[in-house]
Amino acid sequence: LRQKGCVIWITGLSGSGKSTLACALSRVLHSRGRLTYILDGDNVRHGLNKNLSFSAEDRAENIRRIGEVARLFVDAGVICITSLISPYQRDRDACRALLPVGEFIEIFMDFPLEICEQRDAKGLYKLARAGKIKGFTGIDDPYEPPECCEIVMQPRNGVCPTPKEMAEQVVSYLEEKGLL
Ligand code: GGZ
Repeated sequence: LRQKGCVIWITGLSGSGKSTLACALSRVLHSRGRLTYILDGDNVRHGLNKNLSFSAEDRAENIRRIGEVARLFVDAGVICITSLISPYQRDRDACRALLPVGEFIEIFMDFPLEICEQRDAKGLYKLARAGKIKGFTGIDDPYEPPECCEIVMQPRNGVCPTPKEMAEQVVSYLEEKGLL
């Protein structure tokens, strides 16, 4: 029995919880017997994409390569979860276009910059504010929110959903669409 793979493309600012959701989701899917693989921008940039900077051209190439790799995983029946800022609509659309309709599920981590900046786990926002990192997304580099995507994660009454709640929301979506 061949299970159908898909790409779950998580986009949003640094500190918006992309990697955390990717891990939580991966765990839930494993518990349901599915194979998953996480392609995380920060990790892939240490290997496959270590020659790429954060210029618009290099971000586009980073995203293009990860989109192509994700497609290979889908061919193998794996649920491939990507965790990249992927700030440009055009680059995300190009990755979507690599897959049959319905097999690219885009999730927008729609949390305000203030929340992401408060978290600042690696202190990168602080460096960006101080001008020590140039071209940091959300500070002095653009982020284009998705015009249209499958799932949006947002605060409710000012409270952010937990990773577990977000993972459950994605699982419900996948069930609804017959992908699980
Ligand atoms: C944005 C940067 C930058 C700049 C370093 N802009 O939160 P993090 O730290 O761990 O993850 C971010 C990661 C972004 O890489 P992506 O491959 O996801 O970006 S893109 O999709 O735009 O290609 C952040 C860190 O790298 N980082 N410099 N200038 N994020």
